[in-house]
Amino acid sequence: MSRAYFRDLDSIPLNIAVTGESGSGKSSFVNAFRGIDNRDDRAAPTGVVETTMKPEAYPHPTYPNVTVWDLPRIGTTKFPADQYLEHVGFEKFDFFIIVSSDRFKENDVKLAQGIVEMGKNFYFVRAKIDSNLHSEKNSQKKYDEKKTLQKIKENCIQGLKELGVTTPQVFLVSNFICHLHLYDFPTLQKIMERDLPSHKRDTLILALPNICSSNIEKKKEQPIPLSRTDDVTVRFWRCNNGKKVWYEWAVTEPSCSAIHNPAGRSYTIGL
Ligand SMILES: Nc1nc2c(ncn2[C@@H]2O[C@H](COP(=O)(O)OP(=O)(O)OP(=O)(O)O)[C@@H](O)[C@H]2O)c(=O)[nH]1
Ligand SMILES: [Mg+2]
Repeated sequence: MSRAYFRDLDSIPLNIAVTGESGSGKSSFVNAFRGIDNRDDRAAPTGVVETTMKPEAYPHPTYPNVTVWDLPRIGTTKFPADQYLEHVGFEKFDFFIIVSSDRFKENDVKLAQGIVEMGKNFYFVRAKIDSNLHSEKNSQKKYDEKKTLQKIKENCIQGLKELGVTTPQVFLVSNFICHLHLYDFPTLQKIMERDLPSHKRDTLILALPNICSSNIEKKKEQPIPLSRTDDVTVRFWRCNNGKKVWYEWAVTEPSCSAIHNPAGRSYTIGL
């Protein structure tokens, strides 16, 4: 890939909107996405009291054409979902992340439906997973991380189904930079990349936080328990670095497996 190509990538705008309920971890996700710690001077303010009251733009520290927008929670604006989207200027966003630290609420679902009606993509992110695991570890005699994650995900999916979302997909995340490689953030990255039009995809790939792939590989390849009625989704990604092409794949539903062949570790094809 030529230097001019990378220069061009610098001029392609990418606007990502992060929204959700108050205190759910939106601003922390904005920071994590930009590879910035909450304590950094450039960080979106975070805290235990309500902090985000209007849309704030946070440019990526290395790629200023990439902006992550910290949106106020829908409840603070007194607008129904469609008006909320108008209010925050939905046209400029390439996609939305809806963050919750619990089950998703009616407002989250209305927002998701509004986003789809406007022809955009959204992703449900369930944050603060580290904190749930910690509590479970301290309160259960037989602690099983995998089962706990599965339970949280099922609970979110069930909640979304009850609110009318037919095939919900939820990504479990801890917003601390040192935790990004754990849980579902790596798979979320892949799916966001795949969903973007190709001219924006490389811009996103450049801007995504650098998650140590050796850590991803450490994620144990354990069996995924299935019930009779579960749908299983396996996703494949065709990756290319200009010299080589390879495929990466992962099970993404009912829960996420490790990503196989990350960065073409085991097999690539020369171009
Ligand atoms: N343990 C843990 N704490 C988190 C996580 N994400 C956010 N927090 C904490 O939760 C609190 C709220 O986080 P914020 O990122 O400010 O949440 P917000 O949704 O932007 O909040 P408002 O702007 O007030 O609506 C802060 O104390 C964060 O440090 C996470 O993944 N794990
Ligand atoms: Mg905030």
